[in-house]
Amino acid sequence: MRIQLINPNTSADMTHAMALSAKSVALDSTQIIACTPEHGPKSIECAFDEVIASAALLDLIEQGKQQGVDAHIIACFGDPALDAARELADAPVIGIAEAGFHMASLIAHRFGVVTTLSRTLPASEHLLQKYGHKHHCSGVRATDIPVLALENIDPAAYLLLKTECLAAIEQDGAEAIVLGCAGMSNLVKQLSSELPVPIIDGVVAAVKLAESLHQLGLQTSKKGQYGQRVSKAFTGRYAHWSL
Ligand code: 2AL
Repeated sequence: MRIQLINPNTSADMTHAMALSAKSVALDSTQIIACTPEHGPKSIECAFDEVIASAALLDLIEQGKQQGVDAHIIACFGDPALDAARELADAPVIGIAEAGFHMASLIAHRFGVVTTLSRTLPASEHLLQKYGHKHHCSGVRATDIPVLALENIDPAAYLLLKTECLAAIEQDGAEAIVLGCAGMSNLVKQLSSELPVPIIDGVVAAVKLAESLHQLGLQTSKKGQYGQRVSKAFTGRYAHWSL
């Protein structure tokens, strides 16, 4: 099986780190094809970043489709352009927030989410509502650690992250924690060993969900919402999308 792991921001170091996480859980027979867009924001931390990143992300989905990959993963916690990617792809497309929420809801009555900047809290809350997981969530907490500061996290920032996880457990009643950024993927082992509840990284959750769907022969439904996009001309820099 071939999984296209897309980091929608342009930080190649972050792509490398998440690819290592993905490979650490993937079956021997699964190939992880990690990719980084050429154009776009270095990190995705607000609605503007998401919209700009989405165009290059969709180009990568199309590239993966042409290569015949068996699944696509959108490895950014806002799950940017997830519905659009499903319109484009035949193979399953999995967002890491969605994957994390689903996995957490299977092993805990209530899970907490610990993410990066406070300004992303409403975005996470909207996703929980959209995916129908709001009633499984004990609360979303921010650390105010910028995404790129996670790459080589300093001890003070790590302590902040761990403190918010503990507050989610002790004050909010979280019985599991979903990490709210792909850049936290390389911290899951240490956090798991230091905290008393399961810690879920959406990147590895998405890899295992993609493998399951593939093994079951399940693809994106092409009837209804995720059917082929409406055919029309596109102009200018988007002319290649004409259908
Ligand atoms: C993210 C993420 O996973 N990648 C990125 O650039 N921004 N998430 C976040 N909560 O800030």
